Amino acid sequence: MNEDRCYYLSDVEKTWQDARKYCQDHQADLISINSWTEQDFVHTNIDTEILIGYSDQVDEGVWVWNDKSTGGIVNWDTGEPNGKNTQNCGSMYGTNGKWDDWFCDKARNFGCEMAASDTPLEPTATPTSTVPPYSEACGPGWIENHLTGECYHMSLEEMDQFSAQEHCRRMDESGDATLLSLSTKDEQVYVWDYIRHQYYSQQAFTIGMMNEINQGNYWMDNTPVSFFNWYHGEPSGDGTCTGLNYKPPSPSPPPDPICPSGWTPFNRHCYYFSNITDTWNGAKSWCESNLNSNLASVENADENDFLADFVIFDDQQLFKV
Ligand SMILES: [Ca+2]
Ligand SMILES: [Ca+2]
Ligand SMILES: [Ca+2]
Repeated sequence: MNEDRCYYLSDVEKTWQDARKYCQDHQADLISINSWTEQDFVHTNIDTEILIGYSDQVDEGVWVWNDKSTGGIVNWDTGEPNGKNTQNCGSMYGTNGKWDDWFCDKARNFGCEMAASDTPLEPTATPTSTVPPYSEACGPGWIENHLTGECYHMSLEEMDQFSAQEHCRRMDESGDATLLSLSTKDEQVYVWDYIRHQYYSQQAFTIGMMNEINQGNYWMDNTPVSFFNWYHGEPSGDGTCTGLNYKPPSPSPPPDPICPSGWTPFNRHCYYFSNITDTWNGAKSWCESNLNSNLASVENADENDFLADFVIFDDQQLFKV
């Protein structure tokens, strides 16, 4: 159950029409993805591709949701939709949650959704539910970083930074939780890794860094800013809280090089991830003229892993000085 909707995920494969009929026979319909929250919810609960209630059967290239909603999100996988007249039914990949246009007459697993009601569901329609991440030390709704004993809560609700800070305080019984401050590189890696696996399609989270003309950059919880990792300018959007320290914070690793705003330090180099696309030559000369740097050259396995960790969006160019 997500908000006031109930979901059913099949363990059998059906064609899109048969799958839709199955849903309709249970007072439901194939899932229409109306928001990133719903996208993330469904994606987190599947491990194989499923048919969704999206199709361009009526008018080639005009994709419509079964619930007739408009103005929702778009999340096609790279190169999709690619099936022109042969693929007119939508499906979502279990791996990255992206969408694929698929053959309407070729069976896949599928997902149904319906409004929650007081009427008991028929036994065949078992709604799925997410088990909130749970840690005994941190309590319900919080995840625990076992390396540091710190607790984290990620919110998918969009709010401004101060509302997010209030939300964090309310989430924690002792009122000690604050917006996330990424005090060490290890913490950055831990949080990044968690977000990458759990909230893949969420592109930005609010964190607790403040910038004021007189004070420079500081974290809302007053821990010192020891490194920068801005990504595409300032983070904005959803909230991430960190709570209760169960152990004293681990000592900071040796500082990374001071990189200009917008650059990411790693192993004594600074990296810049562009959000514009260009040809290789175009990118190279852009690096040289605008940034006095060059396209990233990959010199060892560690550097390759570092770059692979950060390149999750399509068509990014990498720069390095
Ligand atoms: Ca929906
Ligand atoms: Ca089509
Ligand atoms: Ca396709």
